[in-house]
Order: sequence, then structure tokens, then C-alpha cells
Amino acid sequence: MTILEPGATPHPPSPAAALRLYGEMLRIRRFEEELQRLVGEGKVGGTTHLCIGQEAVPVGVSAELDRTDLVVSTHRGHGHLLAKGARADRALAEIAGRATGYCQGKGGSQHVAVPEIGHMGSNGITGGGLPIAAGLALAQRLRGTGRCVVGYLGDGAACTGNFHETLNLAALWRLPVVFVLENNGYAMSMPVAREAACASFADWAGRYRGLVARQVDGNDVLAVRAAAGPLLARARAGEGPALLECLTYRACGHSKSDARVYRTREEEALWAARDPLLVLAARAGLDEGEIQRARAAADAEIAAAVTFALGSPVPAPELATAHLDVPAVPAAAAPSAIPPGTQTTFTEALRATLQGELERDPAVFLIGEDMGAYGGAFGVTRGLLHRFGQERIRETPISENGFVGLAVGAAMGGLRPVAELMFGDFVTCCMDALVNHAAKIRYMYAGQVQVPFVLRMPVGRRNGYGATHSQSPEGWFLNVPGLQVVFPATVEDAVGLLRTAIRGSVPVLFLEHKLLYPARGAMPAADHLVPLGRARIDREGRDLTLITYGHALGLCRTAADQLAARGHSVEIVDLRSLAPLDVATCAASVRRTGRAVVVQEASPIGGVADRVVGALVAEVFAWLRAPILRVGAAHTPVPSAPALEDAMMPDVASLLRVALPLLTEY
Ligand SMILES: Cc1ncc(C[n+]2csc(CCOP(=O)(O)OP(=O)(O)O)c2C)c(N)n1
Repeated sequence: MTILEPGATPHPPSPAAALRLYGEMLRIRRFEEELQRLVGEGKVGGTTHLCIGQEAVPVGVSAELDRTDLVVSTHRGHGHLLAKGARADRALAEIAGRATGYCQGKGGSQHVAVPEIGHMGSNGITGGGLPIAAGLALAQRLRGTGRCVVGYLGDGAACTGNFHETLNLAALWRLPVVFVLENNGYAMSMPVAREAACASFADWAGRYRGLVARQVDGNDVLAVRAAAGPLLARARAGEGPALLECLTYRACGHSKSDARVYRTREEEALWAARDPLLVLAARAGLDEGEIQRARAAADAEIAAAVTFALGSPVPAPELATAHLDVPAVPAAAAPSAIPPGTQTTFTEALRATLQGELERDPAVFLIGEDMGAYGGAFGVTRGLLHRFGQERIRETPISENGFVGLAVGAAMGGLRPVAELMFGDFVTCCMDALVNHAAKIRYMYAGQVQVPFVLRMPVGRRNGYGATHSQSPEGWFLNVPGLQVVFPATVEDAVGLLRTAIRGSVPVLFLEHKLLYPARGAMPAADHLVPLGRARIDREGRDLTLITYGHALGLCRTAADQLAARGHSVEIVDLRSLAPLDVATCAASVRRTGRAVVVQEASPIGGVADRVVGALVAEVFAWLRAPILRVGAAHTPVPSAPALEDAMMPDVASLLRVALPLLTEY
């Protein structure tokens, strides 16, 4: 690790180069000042985080970036955006919520992406963009583009788990990413000395093996540029990641409501004397005439941007629900290690499907814990490492948010990651990557960026695994627009849904019930696909509809047999997709039978059963002969003792206790 002293500066640049850098910084300064005015006058709403005083960082870094290099930005990202080459008028229109904005007004100040100039998005979750930057870097490496990625962050973000998980992954895998840390002294009101137990952020970061860290005067654009160049070149050459800590100062408040009570006016005056514009003017010897001409040019551009933005139309209301559809997947046969028609297990069928997709498309790769020699906790990936190697069967340290976020970034970069959680319960550790990023990226960037990403997770009970290894988390994701959730119950559907999920362009959570792994079924045809959002009639009947999914299908089949023996004809709907939900198939069935029970292993409270009942009531009320009822586990954590697990789980007897009165009393 090497740490430069602040103020270590290179030789003066040519007058033309110095003027260009000055003009770029001034352009950002004037943009932010005008935005501040518009917010103050109530002409622009929402939240804005201005970067006045910090302009030297993005300008110095971007001066060393090619147009095709990528950046991932933060909530304080206007400077990153403009320095990467964005137009001021469209950037301002986005912040002002206009249809001409880069994301048609869907992203606003904190969530802007302009992929055509390599800007892959800014982000309102502190630290949330870091694994995405690493994933984009992995995509550049695996696709051999020769590009590098800059991931911007603040000192506050450097205190998150995301930071450390991401730096570890980037260092382990020598990813072509440079993290640019804008240390402006505060995370909102929290001073650095009270937030970080480190000598410096560069010192912290430099302790990751293979990661080079530098600290530089972030108000000196020449110093930033000189420090960034070699780090970016090193990353592009495949020599590994870096972190550049830029010491700077936010001259304005954190956001519009910040009265800056946590710092003194004297401190602000000291930094004002070190304003990046003053520093460069002095260092490059710019004269007053040159400064005035640069100012006139920046003023003219920003005035035109204000006129353009405020004169632009607001987005059409239809846009509020756009960019959430699930595009169909084109049919294509995949090689299959198991001949179609062969009886096989869920585990073997999943493995053969993954193998087929890995063979079919070089963009597909697997990522997760212990997937290699161990074969994954339930053996699904056994043997694939030997066949495809470590780049495509990518084993990770225990860093769920890091590697799932990285997979999301890799998907944004053109790959097709299939991530695996060892147990579905661990999804709590990567909720940010899933809910705030995977689910929202296509929507908030107005369809400019796709996230073709699959997360497989073993879920459900299994004889004594206990409260943190037996949950059914599917219900948690039903109110996250942008996430697809599937839960196959048969070998045929597992294969068809997994192929569809991997080949599609949207994020899919793929739930696998642990008790189904040994279940048997016939391997379907090599071109068999199951569309997302389509339920299946498992058996036809006239008197009662059981609506179910996953492992609970077996329960329903047994109960239906027993009811048939008593003369009742039962129809079973296997949902397969929980989001989107196939309300039409469920409703058509209940209109035929007039009675319905929704059956699941999870507690029915706030989960799939509630969602189905809510949707059905509006559709089938006039056809109902009896109330729609729900059967599920008791609303408790899953206890460890098998006897207690049995006591709280639904079984055939509890299902019959609910179903029989519906058939006999109504
Ligand atoms: C995970 C998360 N926690 C808290 C916030 C609220 N918040 C927004 S910006 C910010 C400070 C971030 O500090 P830093 O990373 O140093 O960036 P700076 O604002 O100084 O540019 C906070 C607390 C958030 N957006 N995300």
C-alpha cells in the first residue's frame, strides 16, 4: 500500500488543458448554483445533494476516462454525470421531472443513468452502488472489453458492510475497478473522526491484498488527475482494483434543509480559500480574461439548460407504470445432459438445466458460496466447476449483499448471472441488492438498463433445520414491483421456469423447496420453456379449487385423492409463478367450482394466500358458494424439534378440516 501526502502535485499542464479542466469544473459549479436557486424558488422539487466545492474530483478522474469506460455514481452525483459527458440541459430536465430528462423524469436527482456515455447510474442508497461497480467490472473482464469502471462513494459509504464486502471481492478477483472516495469530512452531519475507526480510508482500503490505495488533495484537479491516471491504467491492464481517497469539502449543505449546525463558519472559510477553482487558477496561472471567458461560456450553457428544462413537458401519466412488463423469451433448444423423457430428480434436472444454459450461452455464469467442489449445500451444482472452471462457477466468500449486488452489476454489464443462496433465509442479508437495485434499475432508468439476473434459493422446512434455515420467504417479495418470483413444484416446471428465467431480461427469484430435491419426474424436451406468470391446472375437478405452489402441491394431491374417495371432485391450480400472479387461471377455476382454498407451507399472513384471496374476491365474488379460505403454517418461527415442526406445519388432516365443511355445509 502506498499513500501519497495531500498536496503532492504533478507538473503544470498546458494552458489549453488547464483551461479545459477549469471550464469543466465551472460548468458543474454553475449547474449546481442554478439548481440551488431553482430549488429555493420552488421551481424544482424532490431532494437534491449538491457537490459545490467537490468539482475537482469528477473532473480530474473523468479527464483520464475514455468515453466507453463506465462509472457508477452516488446520491451526490451531478458532478459525476456532467464530467462523464452528459448534457447539462437533459440532466437538469431529469432533476426537474421532465419528459426530456435522461430517464424521462423517473429517476430524478439521485437515480440517473446515461449508458450511452458510460454512466451506469447513480443511487440513493449509501454504498449500494459499490457491488454494482464491481459487477460491471467483472463483466468487462469476462467480455474482454478492456474497459475499467469507476465506483464513486463518500466517506459515509466507506463505513458500510457493502464497502468491505465489495473491496474484498474486487481484490480477490483483481477486478478492473477504481473506487473514488470523496472524503468531504462529513456523512450528512457525522464527522469522519467519529464514523470511521481507521487512520485514513486509503489506509483501510490498502490492507486488502492486491488493492492499491492512494490519498490525494481532492481540491487540486491536477493532483486528482495525476493520481487517477495510473490507477485506471493499472485496472485496465488487469493488474487489479484501486481506491483513490480524495480529501475535499462540501461547500454547501448536505441537502436543501441543512442549516450546517454541525460545523463552524471558520472551518468553511478555511476550505473556501482552497476552493478547487482558485487552486487551479493559481497553479495554472490563469489570467482574469481567461477566467471571465470560461465563466461566460458556462453561464450561457447553464442558462440554456434552465430554459430547456423548465420549458420541457412533464412525462405522460402512462410512464408511471411503464418498464415493469415481463418480455417473452424466444424459444431455443439447449443441450441436455439428461435425455428428454428420462425419469430424474429435481436436483439432477436443475443441474442439467444449468449445464445446458452454461453450454448454450457464454454470458451465463453461476455465483455463490461453496458451489464448486462441494457442489452447493444441496448438491445442485456438483461437477459443474470441473466442467466450466472458476470464472464461470464463481465461488464467493460469505458476502450475500456483496455477491448478489455484484451479480446485479454483472447483469447490467451484459452477462447472465445465476446466483445461489445457500439457504433462502440468508436473503435478508442481500435485501438491498434485490429490492433497491435489481428490482428498480430498469424502471428508474426508464428501460435503458436491463437486469437479466436469477437468484436461486433453497427454502422451506426440512426436519429440524430450525428457525433461520427453514423459512418460506416468498411472501416478502410480493410487494416489490420489478421482482419476479417463481416456485416450481414439478421437475418439468423447474426445468422450464429456470430456462425462461436465465434467458429473460428481468430479475427472477427462483425458489426451490428443500424437500423437493429428491422428488422425481420426467426430464422435459430440450426446448421446453414455461412462461413467467402462467399457472397450471394440475388436475381438473368440479366442486372445489385448491390453489397452491411448491411443496404444498403434494399435500393438495393427497387431500384431493381422499376427498375424491368421499365423492368430491377437486381441481388443483399450481401457481408456479407467484409474481406476476396468474389471477385469470385461478379465477376461471373458482368460477367453475364456486369454492376455493389457498394452500401453502408459509404462514398465510401477508403472503401468497392473502395475495390470491385479495385478487380473487374482486373477480369471483358473484360465483362463490362459500368463503375462500387459507391453509398454511402457524404464524410462528419454524421450531427445530421435528415434533414441533410437524405441529406448526399444515398437513393433509388440517387441509381436510378446512375443505370438508366447505363441501358439505355450503
Ligand atoms: C443506506 C443509507 N443510509 C442512510 C441514508 C441517508 N443519507 C443519504 S446521504 C447520507 C450521507 C452519506 O455520506 P457520504 O457517503 O459521506 O456522502 P456525502 O453525502 O458526504 O457525499 C445519508 C446518511 C441513505 N441514503 N442510505
